[in-house]
Amino acid sequence: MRTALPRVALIAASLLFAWPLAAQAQNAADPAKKEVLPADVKYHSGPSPLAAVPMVESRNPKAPPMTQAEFDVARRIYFERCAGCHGVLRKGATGKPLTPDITTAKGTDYLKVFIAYGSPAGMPNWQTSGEMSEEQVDIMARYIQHEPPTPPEFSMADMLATWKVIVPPEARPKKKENNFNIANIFSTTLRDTGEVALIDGDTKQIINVVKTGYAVHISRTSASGRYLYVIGRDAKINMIDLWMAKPDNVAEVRVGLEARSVDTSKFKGFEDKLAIAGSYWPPQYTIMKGDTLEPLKIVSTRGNTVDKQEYHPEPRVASIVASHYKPEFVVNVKETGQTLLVDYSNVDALKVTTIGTARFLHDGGLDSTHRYFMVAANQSNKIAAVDLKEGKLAKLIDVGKIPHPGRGANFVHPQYGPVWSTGHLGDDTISLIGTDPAKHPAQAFKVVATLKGQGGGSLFLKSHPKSDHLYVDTPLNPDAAVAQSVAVFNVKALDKGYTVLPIAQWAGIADDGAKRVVQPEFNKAGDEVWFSVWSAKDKQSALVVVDDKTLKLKAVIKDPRLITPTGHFNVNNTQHDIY
Ligand code: DHE
Repeated sequence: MRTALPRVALIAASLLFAWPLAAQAQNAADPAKKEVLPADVKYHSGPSPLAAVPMVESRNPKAPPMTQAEFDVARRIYFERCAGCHGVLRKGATGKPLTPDITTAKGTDYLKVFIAYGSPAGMPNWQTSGEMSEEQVDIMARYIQHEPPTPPEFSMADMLATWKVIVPPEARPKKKENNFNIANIFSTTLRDTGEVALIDGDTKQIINVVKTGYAVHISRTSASGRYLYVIGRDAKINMIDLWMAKPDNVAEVRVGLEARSVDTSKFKGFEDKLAIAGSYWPPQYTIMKGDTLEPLKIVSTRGNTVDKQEYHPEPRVASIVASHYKPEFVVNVKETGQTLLVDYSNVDALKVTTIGTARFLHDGGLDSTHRYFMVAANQSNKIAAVDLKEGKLAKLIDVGKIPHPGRGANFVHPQYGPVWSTGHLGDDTISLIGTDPAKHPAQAFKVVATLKGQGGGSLFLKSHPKSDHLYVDTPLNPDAAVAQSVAVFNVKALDKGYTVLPIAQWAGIADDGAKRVVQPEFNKAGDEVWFSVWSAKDKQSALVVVDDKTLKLKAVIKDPRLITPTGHFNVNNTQHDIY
C-alpha cells in the first residue's frame, strides 16, 4: 500500500535532518564527501544515454516488490535524473552511494521523504519542485532498494560493428580543396540536435552542420589541424576532414555506451597517427588509428581509489589531453583520482604511469609552456598540477569550492609571473596559480591571488597570449542577470575589479529562453572572443562575438540551425592548446 507523503513526512522528519547532519559531520572529516551545491547538482544531473540500453536486472528479495512496468519506469528516471550524481552502479560519485545494503536499511518511507524534499547537502527536492509526481517518488524509493541493473560491457567486436570509414584515406583530398582559413574555423556544439556547426571565423558564415553523436560534447583538433574529432555522450566519435570542399564526416565509431572525452596524438613524429577516447561506461579508454578511427586497444580503468585504496567498479574517464612533451596521453580517471600517463609509442606494449592525484577529477588544461597539466578534482576542491616532463605530481593545490576551469586560462600576472586560473561552480572566486617554478619559485603551484567574480555557477574562463583580458562565464548562477552576462578582468590591473558584458542582451534574441552565456573562446588572431547564448531546443539561441580590445559587440550569429549551442572550439587554439 502506498503511504501519503504528508503522513510519512512527520514520522521521517527527524531522520531526514538526522542523516544529513551526521553526514555533514562526517563530510568535514572526509574530503571525498563534501557538500553538494545546487549549481553542481544541476550540472551533473543531465540525462545519460544509458536510459535506453538493455541491462542485466536482478531483484533483491529483501526490497519491496515492483512490477516490471514500475521497474522500467524507475530505471529510465534513474538514468535520466540520478545516474550523473550517484553513478551507474549506485556506488556514489557527486551524490551518496545508493546500494541496496544502505537503502534497504533506510526503508521506503524514509527514502520517499528524502527524494521528495531533498536535503541540505544538495539532493534536489524532486517532488516539491514539481519534477517528479508522488507516484514516481514512491517507485524510485522502492527501485533503489533493488540491485542496480548493470549495463553491458562494450568490447572490440562491439566497436568494430559500429566502425565506418565513410571516405577512406586514399580517397580523401590530396591538398586543401576549399578556400576557408581552416585555422580559424570554430566547431560549435549543437548539444540537443547531435550536430556540430562548422563556422568560418573570418566571415562568421556557417560552412556546414555535421551530424554527430547524441548530446554531442566536445571537439578536438588533430596535431596537423586538418581533422576534427567530435564525441557525443553516446560515445560516438565523428572524424571530420577540414580539407574537403565542404568539410564533413570521413569516419565514425562508438567506443562505449557513454563518454565525454577525445583527443589525438600531438608529439613530434606521431602527428595525426592516433586518437584516444575515454568512456564513462564501460569505464575504459580506447586508442584508435588517427586516420580511420579503427579501434586498436581498449584499457579498463577499474581500480582502486587514491585515498582509501578501495576498489571502484566504475571509475569514469574524465578529461584527456595529449602531451607535447612525450608520446603520451594524459587520462584522468574521475572516481579513483588517478592520472594516467599512457605512453603510446608502442600500442602493443603500452606503458602506463599511474599518478595518484585526487578524487573527482574532471576538466583541465596545460600551462603556457605545456609542461604542466592542471586538472580540477572538483568535489575535492583541488587542482592537481602534473609535470609531464618528469612524469610526476608537481603539487596538489587547494582552491575554492568545486573548481571548474574548462581548459583554464593562462596569462602573466604583473607581480607573480605566469599563472593558470580556474573559476568555481560553488563560489564566486577565481584562483590564480603560479606555474613558473624556474623564475618564480616562491609562487610555483600556489594560489598567488584570488579574484572575486560575479558569482558561483562558473564553468569556463579564457584568456589568450595576445589579450590583456580574462573572461569568466557564470551560466549556472541562479540569478538570470549573472547567468546571461560575463565578467572581464584586465590582467594588468586586476585590483580594479571586473567589467560586466551583457552578452545575452547583445544577442537581441527572443526574451523567453534561458539565454545562458557559456564558454568564452578566442579566434586565431586573439583579437575577438566568441560566446554561446544557450537556450532550450525550442527557443532561439545565438553566438555573440566581442572585440577584445574595445570590449564592444562585434557580431551576432543567428541562424535557425543554431539550436542549443554550447561549447565552441577554435581549430588553431585547440590544435596548439592556446588558452
Ligand atoms: Fe562537460 C568538457 C563532463 C555537462 C560543456 N565535460 C568536459 C570534460 C568532461 C565533461 C569530462 C573534459 C573533456 C576533456 O577535456 O577531455 N560535462 C561533463 C559531465 O559529466 C557533465 C557534468 C554532465 C553531463 O551529463 O554530461 C557535463 N558540459 C556539461 C554541460 O551541461 C555543458 C555546459 C553543455 C554541454 O554541451 O553539454 C558542458 N564540457 C562542456 C564543454 C567542454 C566540456 C564546452 C570543453 C571545454 C573546453 O574548453 O575544452
